[in-house]
Amino acid sequence: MSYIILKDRFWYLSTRTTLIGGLTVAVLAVALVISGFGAALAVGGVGSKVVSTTTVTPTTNSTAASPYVVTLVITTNSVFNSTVKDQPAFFVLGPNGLESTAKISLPANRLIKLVIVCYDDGNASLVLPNDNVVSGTTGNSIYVTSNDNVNASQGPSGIVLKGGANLTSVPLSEIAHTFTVPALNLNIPVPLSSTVVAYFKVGQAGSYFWFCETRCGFGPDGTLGAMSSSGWMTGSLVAS
Ligand SMILES: [Cu+2]
Repeated sequence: MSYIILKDRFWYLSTRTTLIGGLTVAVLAVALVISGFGAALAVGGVGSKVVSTTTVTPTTNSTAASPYVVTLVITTNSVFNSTVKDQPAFFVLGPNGLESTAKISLPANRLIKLVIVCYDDGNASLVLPNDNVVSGTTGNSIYVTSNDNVNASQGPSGIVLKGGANLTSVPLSEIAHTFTVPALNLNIPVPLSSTVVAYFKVGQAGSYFWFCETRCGFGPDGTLGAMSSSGWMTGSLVAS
């Protein structure tokens, strides 16, 4: 969930609170006229109760001390255009579904819990040789669970549950994509058909480029199409 969405939610909630507050005042005035002060007190009580229900915040982001959770989903069948056809893409999982990763917003100086759900079952080679090594996360490791495509029709190999493991690198033959932010020394190799959990912090507010560092795109070297298009396999990570 991006910060923008959270901000929108707070704006929505504060607007809603204001409206309800206004409504309470209106009801209060009517109650004073019709029923007298005793009834007004009762309405005031109901009003307070209603306002308290507007303090809904995502449980995962309820306090500054808890990690801020960002969930990304990697899909495979988005149509890029009529020539390139299907390409893989990263999405942000928002409150209403999948949203663009052209700009991923999150708070600076706060622990981030990044969850990446990868539905891509294909292996892709790396652009740089060491991009299978995890860096920039807590403990320079990631926690990986398999197999996200357990319900897909993939034959016996597609339904092997491998359980979870802490990894500091991923075998080349099992990498589908990476989530890489060079300026933050952040590199998260994402195994195929898996869910990755990683923790990291952005120490300084700013805008940073993120990339996938596998040749998962279009063209002879796999660096075109999704790989060179914002919101597909690259974009900006904005910490504020
Ligand atoms: Cu990729």
